[in-house]
Amino acid sequence: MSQNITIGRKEYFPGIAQIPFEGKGSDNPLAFKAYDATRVVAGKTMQEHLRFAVCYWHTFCGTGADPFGPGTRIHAWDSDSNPMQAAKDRLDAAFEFFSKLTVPYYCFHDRDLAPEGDSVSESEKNLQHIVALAKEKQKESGVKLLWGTANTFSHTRYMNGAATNPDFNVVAHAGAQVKAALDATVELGGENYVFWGGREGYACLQNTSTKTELDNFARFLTMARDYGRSIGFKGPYLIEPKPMEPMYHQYDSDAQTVIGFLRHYGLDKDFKINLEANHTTLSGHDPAHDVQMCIDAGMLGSIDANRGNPQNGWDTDQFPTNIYDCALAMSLILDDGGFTSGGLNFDAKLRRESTNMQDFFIAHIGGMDTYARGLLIAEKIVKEGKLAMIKDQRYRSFNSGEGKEFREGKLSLNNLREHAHKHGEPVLESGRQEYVENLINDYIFSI
Ligand code: XUL
Ligand code: CO
Repeated sequence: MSQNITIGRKEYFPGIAQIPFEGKGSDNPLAFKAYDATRVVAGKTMQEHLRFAVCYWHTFCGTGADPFGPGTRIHAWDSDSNPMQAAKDRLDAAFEFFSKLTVPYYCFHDRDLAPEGDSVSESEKNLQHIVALAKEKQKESGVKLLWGTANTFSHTRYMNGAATNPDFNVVAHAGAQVKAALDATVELGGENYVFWGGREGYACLQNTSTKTELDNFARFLTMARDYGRSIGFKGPYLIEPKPMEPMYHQYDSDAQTVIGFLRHYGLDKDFKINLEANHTTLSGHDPAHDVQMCIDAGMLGSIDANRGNPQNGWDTDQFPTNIYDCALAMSLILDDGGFTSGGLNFDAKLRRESTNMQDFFIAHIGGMDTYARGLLIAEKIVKEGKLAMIKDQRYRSFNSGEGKEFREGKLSLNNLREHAHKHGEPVLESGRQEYVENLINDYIFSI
């Protein structure tokens, strides 16, 4: 795919041209080996299937700082001492990067785009100013907004949560911020709006009324939904589950918890889920587990594509490189008909030790190639239908006779007793787990 490269008043990634597709044999680290945007796979182009997005926060705001030391990447776009000028420079750098990478989407928090002001109205003005410039950049480059969100977790006022804060004055501030972020998302044609809980959780049950906080959370989300609809937002609202970090207990701990919460409060028609692979693994599940739970509930919205480190169990937000996990997830997504409004957002950050300008590109290229390979493998898995057949076969006892009647809700517990009594001990049947696990590897090696 070729996009217009947009360079602002200064080129921030000099010497790097638009990233080409060079294919399998290439050893150029600044070229795609598998992601060929216009290649048609299962009826759509790779670009249409994968809907890649770059996140603004890690890529343009993260410096590699950790609790033990400062950032190792001093960004040229951060050098102006005037925070609004720095925000404009960051915007230039971001759109130069998106268009050189040929990524079709980006995502932001309000505070990534524009700095917080001294008052609610100054913060709103700052954001509106940068949003107007971003709108021009989107037009010039063809890059679109996958989703917007509000950062209601960094400011000290949110130390006890935002929508779930015990103090109404803080809840009101969160409301002001979400209103402005929704305005910005609609103005920029965002296709989804995300709520990541941030500090929506608690650390100590002895000082927390979880019922009050959860009721308030649902009330807040309902107000945000209604406001968004009133200004013309038609896309889905997405909740991003995460079990811990920064809070000890987060209310949105995993996909099933969020699905239950949304249904309980009658929000399931407007809200879906934005899964993040590393959040799913933190909650003790394989990434594909939460994908399947969302698909079963009809609530798969979008994915923050990254991975954790299985050895330490932190939210390390590494770029995805695991073909097995990505192929499995893509096979579920493809089988479900693919993304509609959502996509694959690289909520991933460079390691603190990765300090070259090329590293920004190489990290994203690797993630895009991994998912592109995942898509090619998924196409084979879905087309050949071996796994689907194995599942059908495994549940065949529900297709006829009393098994079918059970599925249709026509049997009682007494009927089950009679069936068991009449048919005696069931024959053990293998789940064939090793076989199906090996099958994925066979598909991986076949592309
Ligand atoms: C934090 C995280 C966030 C959300 C957006 O772990 O994933 O960046 O994606 O607020
Ligand atoms: Co995320």
